[in-house]
Amino acid sequence: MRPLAKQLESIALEQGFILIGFAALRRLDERAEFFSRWLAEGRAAEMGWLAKSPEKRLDPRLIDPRLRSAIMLAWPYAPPRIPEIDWCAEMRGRIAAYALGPDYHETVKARATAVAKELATARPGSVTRVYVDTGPVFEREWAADARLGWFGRNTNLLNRYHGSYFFLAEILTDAEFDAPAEPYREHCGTCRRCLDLCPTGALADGYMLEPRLCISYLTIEHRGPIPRAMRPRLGAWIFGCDVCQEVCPWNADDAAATPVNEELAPSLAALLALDDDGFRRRFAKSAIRRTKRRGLLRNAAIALGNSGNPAAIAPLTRALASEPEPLVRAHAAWALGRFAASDAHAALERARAREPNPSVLAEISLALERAP
Ligand code: B12
Repeated sequence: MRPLAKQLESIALEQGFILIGFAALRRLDERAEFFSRWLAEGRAAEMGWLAKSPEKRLDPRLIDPRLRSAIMLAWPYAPPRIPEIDWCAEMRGRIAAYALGPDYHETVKARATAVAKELATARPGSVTRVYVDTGPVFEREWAADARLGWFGRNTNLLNRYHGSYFFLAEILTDAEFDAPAEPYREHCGTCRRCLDLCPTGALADGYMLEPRLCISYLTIEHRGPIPRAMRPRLGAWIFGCDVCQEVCPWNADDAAATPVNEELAPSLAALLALDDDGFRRRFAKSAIRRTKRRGLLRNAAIALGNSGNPAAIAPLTRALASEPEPLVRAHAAWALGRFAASDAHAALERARAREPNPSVLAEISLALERAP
């Protein structure tokens, strides 16, 4: 009989996972103080679920006292070679690589569940809980314990051969496995590219990411208006951000750039014109659903404002005049305020005369005051 770990490894590889490892569950004592300070400082922001059961997050055995181990799995998502275009000038929006293609929560969970079934067959009566992103679990911590890689300075889990473009999934179980012999060495060394090149300065020493500054948080998790000072820094990013991964030497790749296509580099004007049905149809199977239509259109309006291309004035004017969501109208007003052209100014003046929503009106007045 092959040992259980070997059996699970071959089924995981067959399923398409690139890494598997085993960690003995324990309380992450060494993170308790950091996490309670992190929460007290309000860094969870609108991600209230992170604050919900901090003790469970530190010790998954509180989810179910029978649990003993985490089987950690890594699923690759190949980042496309980014088209070599001037994203702003061409009025195209950037989407983080993880969100291209079908929503990983479902696809990866199905594969991890197949591995969990194998475990239950080999070891009848096994307790198994499968999570991909959604459980109260510090996934990168257990992946590091299971020697899938090291906790990078950009706060992603990094592997020498696979970089960081992979998702983590886990099976929490009552089965027990031998602890890995050697710790996975840290390989960031003195490199600080992610800290230095983050467009918003969201990363700091000490494995500290400030979500409220992170473009990924702002474009995906944050629901209301994006703080004005942050808007220009979003550049062309409209869903997530990969800068801290792109600049990481462990993700280096010199393959040729991919030609532009609508999935990878969607036209911002077309996004801003999507109605409810259009949004649902286009993103039905995509992780992009998470922002809802109004979040994505808010982001597209900002990117159009950042484009510097006067061709953005027409779609922004249409949105300011007829978009039903005040959040989107407000950001369209901000974006129009970035253009010196007289038609942008005229569109703002017209909207001021008939806008019913006070927060959009405030945004219009500010845009008119600040117009270049
Ligand atoms: C909330 C969340 C976010 C938030 C907050 C990010 C964050 N770093 O916490 C936002 C929306 C910003 C986000 C963005 C992204 N995310 Co995210 N996110 C999560 C989620 C759901 C929870 C993470 C969490 O617990 N945060 C809580 C805080 C406290 O974590 P933290 O600030 O990193 O703090 C840790 C470190 O500081 C560490 N620490 C403290 N002191 C010390 C000292 C030492 C020596 C060490 C080693 C560590 C250490 O302890 C803390 C706890 O681990 C996980 C899935 C999961 N359940 O784990 C995915 C997850 C981390 N995200 C993932 C991805 C892919 C991303 C993005 C790349 C998506 C994108 N392209 O836009 C970006 C990357 C941004 C970044 N640099 O982190 C993947 C990462 C895969 C990998 N290879 O690491 C995960 C694991 C999801 C998955 N199942 O694959 N994410």
